Amino acid sequence: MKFNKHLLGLTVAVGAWAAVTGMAAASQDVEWNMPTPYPDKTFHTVNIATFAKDVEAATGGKLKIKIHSAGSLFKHKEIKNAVRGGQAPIGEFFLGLLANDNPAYGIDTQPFLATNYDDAGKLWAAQKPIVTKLLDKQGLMPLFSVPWPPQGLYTKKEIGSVDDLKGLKFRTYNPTLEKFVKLAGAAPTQVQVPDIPTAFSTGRVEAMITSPSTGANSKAWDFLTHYTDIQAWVPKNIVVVNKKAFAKLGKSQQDALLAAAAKAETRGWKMSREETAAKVKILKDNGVKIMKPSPALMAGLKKIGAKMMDDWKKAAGADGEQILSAYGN
Ligand code: PCA
Repeated sequence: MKFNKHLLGLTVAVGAWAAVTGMAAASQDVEWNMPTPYPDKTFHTVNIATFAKDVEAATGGKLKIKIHSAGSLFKHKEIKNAVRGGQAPIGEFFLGLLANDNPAYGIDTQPFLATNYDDAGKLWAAQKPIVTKLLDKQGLMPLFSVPWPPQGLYTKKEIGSVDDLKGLKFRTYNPTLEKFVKLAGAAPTQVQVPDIPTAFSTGRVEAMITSPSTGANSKAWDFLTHYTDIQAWVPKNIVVVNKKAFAKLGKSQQDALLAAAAKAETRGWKMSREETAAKVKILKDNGVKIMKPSPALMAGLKKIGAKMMDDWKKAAGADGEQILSAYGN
């Protein structure tokens, strides 16, 4: 017991000395828990695992990041606040999940605004300053953001027009998608990615809009038949760090973290581009019918998108105007 107390005292003394000399963090090993919402196989999680390895290597093991995937440490909806409150120093979440906190977070989930990677890149450049400002007010700092492949429509029958969606029990993942689904006359239900197969097999849902990645990883062929390639939007995940936790790191660790984050963003965008064709092929090989959307379906969906864009502009105010003018819209 005495020995333990002595050890504790020594640690405190060393800590105090180090704080005075500004060496605290540099001399201590730090392990960060990192909650993420998606399973290990998801390319976002694979990218984050490489990021964590890069950070560990660049800091000589002084900063370790332990990933808790698939919502195992905090549920997806709790991750942002867990990082904000300091229960976790770093975390990943779907950026558009925060669309109800501020519309600016959800602009990349607006139907038919940015539907390919080049436009998604421009939109992120336009959105990033506002997102950074908003997160800063919550004591958070963005590290990197990576898109999902363009979002497509998964169903158990051929969909020729918006009318064919009426009444379908529809899996959603954020407020923007929920609104889109409601305007299409379907019935939205929020379901997290790890729960998709069960939600379909128990009949809670019978259709969804998501990427070829999430469709293929969920083995969509087990519970549906058609994938219609509507390329509706290119939404992103974001990795954020608690600013206080970041400030406690030594300068060289901060630099290593930021450098690894910049690399992860570049690598993640590349991985995402490669996912699209690869995962559509897996869907096809497993018997899902890959459909080109009919002009009538696209016209109907785009009409809903136009209404949502009007509403978004009204709700997003000056921040929204700044994003759209930077985007060139
Ligand atoms: N997969 C995630 C977000 C977008 C995507 O492609 C999901 O379906 O929840």
